[in-house]
Amino acid sequence: MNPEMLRRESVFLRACRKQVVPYTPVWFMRQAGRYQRFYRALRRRVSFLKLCKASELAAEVTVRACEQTGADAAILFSDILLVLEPMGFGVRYEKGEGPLIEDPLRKPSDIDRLRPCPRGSLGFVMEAARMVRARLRPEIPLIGFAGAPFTLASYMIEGGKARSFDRTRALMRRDPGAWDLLMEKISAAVTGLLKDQVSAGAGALQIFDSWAGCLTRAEYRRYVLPHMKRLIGRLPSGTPVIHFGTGTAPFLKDFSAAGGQVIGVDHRIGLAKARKIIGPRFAVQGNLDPAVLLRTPAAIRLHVRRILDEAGERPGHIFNLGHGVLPGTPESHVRLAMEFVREESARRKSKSFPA
Ligand code: 1CP
Repeated sequence: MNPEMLRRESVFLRACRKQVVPYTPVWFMRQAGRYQRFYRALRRRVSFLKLCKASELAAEVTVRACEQTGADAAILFSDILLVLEPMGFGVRYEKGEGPLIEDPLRKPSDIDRLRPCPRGSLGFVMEAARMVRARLRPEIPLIGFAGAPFTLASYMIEGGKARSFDRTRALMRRDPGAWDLLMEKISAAVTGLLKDQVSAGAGALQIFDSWAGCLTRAEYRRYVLPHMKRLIGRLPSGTPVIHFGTGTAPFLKDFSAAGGQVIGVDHRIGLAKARKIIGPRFAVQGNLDPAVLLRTPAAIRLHVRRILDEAGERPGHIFNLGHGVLPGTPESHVRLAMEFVREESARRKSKSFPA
């Protein structure tokens, strides 16, 4: 590989396409957030929702998190629940409680309340994306994102972060027609949002189906998979799509059948096993347990090595956590982990492909 070419081309995007890379690219979900001193200082002055809506500040948080951690990609500072507002829901972020959705959907006829989210909604997100793109080095891509229809539906129905997802599962089983309509409405909004982010400069997209793991395999196949296939099929084909979920180990084959280029897996399954189930068509992203970053540098190095062992030398691995960075994680540990991923993976790759 020509070193000059590599400098300008994103190692992250090459890994998404399963191309050979000089080291394993790395970024962390929630690389911007409460574990950072500068973020906490900003949040003392500005509420979370205001921060998301003030494009200049959201862009600043995005770029700063990327530069401070040394990540190979930036993820836009925003939230999957912002799309609920143009669709007709009040969303509040209460201290210590997580997000709260006003007037959640309680019966199938409530689905008629949902408004379509016109293209160009959430203009502040697109504005932030353009600002970030203008400030990042060209070889660092911006990841745009959205919540997957199932995960968003669970917030609309449960009214916040759920423990059991009983209401959501009851609705899908009791009234599959109403469920499909709900999923179709959310998919349409999410598709527009993702396309707009690509137009605003996002070089890759991540779809967060964070809570899909509460479903049985049969439920996933019947109530979620067809909608995910359709949604991913409508996205621009030149932009890599990362499809992420947690707790998906029991139905990883079906989860990956939705399409996209990269499957994001959590830390509850070994990466080698996950790759075997998912098959060679996909790249994988993951899957260090976020709790490891609370431990010592030696423990972090040990676990990074284990993940690299599991990933093996087949191209198409993006290093990430199994889920987001936990509040209380030392900032130095995030930097150390990312540095060590690059150093250790580069050493291994130069051994297996000597120049
Ligand atoms: O400052 C604060 O107190 C707000 C905390 C916070 C932050 C920093 C929330 C509330 N959201 C975010 C940012 C965020 N959310 C990003 C930014 C970019 C980055 O990763 O650095 C992203 C990608 C998200 C996506 C998101 N929001 C998901 C999917 C990812 C995941 O964690 O599974 C989910 C489920 C949400 C909902 C949400 N918003 C906020 C919280 C605490 C939660 C999750 C937990 C809950 O439902 O209680």
